[in-house]
Amino acid sequence: MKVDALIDQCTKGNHRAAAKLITLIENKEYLEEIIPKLYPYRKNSYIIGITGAPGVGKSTITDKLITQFRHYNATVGVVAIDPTSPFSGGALLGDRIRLQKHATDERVFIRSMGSRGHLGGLAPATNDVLTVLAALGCDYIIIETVGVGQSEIEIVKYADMVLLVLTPGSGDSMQVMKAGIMEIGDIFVINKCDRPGVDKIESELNLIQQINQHKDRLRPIAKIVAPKEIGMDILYKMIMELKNEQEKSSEIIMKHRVRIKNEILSNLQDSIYSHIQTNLIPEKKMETCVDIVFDNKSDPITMSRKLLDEYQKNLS
Ligand SMILES: Nc1nc2c(ncn2[C@@H]2O[C@H](COP(=O)(O)OP(=O)(O)O)[C@@H](O)[C@H]2O)c(=O)[nH]1
Ligand SMILES: [Mg+2]
Repeated sequence: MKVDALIDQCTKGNHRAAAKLITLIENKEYLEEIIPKLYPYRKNSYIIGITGAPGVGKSTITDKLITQFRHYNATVGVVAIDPTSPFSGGALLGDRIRLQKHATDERVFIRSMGSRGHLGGLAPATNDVLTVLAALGCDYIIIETVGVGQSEIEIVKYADMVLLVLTPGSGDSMQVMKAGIMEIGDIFVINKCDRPGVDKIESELNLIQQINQHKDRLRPIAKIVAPKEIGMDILYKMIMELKNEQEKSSEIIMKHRVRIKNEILSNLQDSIYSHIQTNLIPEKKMETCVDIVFDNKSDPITMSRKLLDEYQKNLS
């Protein structure tokens, strides 16, 4: 079987096989065959999420982080998710070009994915793509995602550590405070420190941390100019220190357990939802239900309750 050969090659580090498997997964083909077979081969990859508003420099930082990781001979997988191009289902060309210099490095695997209109800002197949990258043997996996409200929260489910990228003079710190996304970043990265307003955003971030009186730890703040690689070594050190801390405490295990729980729940949700769509409420029946509510003979809550009752009766 073709899938078996791909799985075999992927676990041996073959990028083309990994790319083909991801395409199959995105198209929901052979999913139930691929994941169970790949799962035992996963390396213990460390997953770093990078989030922040469009244009703050996430792709540039990703590019420079890859350089840092490669310097220490680690293998890296990158998933760049771009919800800003829902129509093409693809990612921005710019990201690909920016990351291209790593494209010939056989120890760096880069994949752009569209979020295909998925609400959380992450593509629906993210979990399964991470499984492929882990089976490919990546030491580090970087997920780059555009942060607009909800999606920052979503990324926490997948990542062991999240870098929240902000820029001076952007009002980003206000956004952090208002949106309550303080908790999301494990490290705050102030990028574009070649621009004015660095001290201001830094003191605002410190103030927000003071006000929030963090129960756990103070977030380190890295000030960088990514394209010039200024501060990248310090950021790298912060990442490693935090990672070591997580590994020493049971935090990393807890995160993995939460991730598994979310994976099971999200798979269940998917199958139950499609089961409902195909079996419980076929399109024709759905139209009848809509008619009834439309004619004010029922309401959406009562209608869904009734359908659920019917469903449970059928089960028993
Ligand atoms: N001046 C300046 N420009 C930067 C810096 N980092 C990134 N940029 C530029 O900002 C733009 C957006 O960067 P990109 O990495 O694509 O941002 P993303 O949308 O968050 O992935 C690009 O033109 C970068 O060259 C920086 O530290 N200083
Ligand atoms: Mg980008």
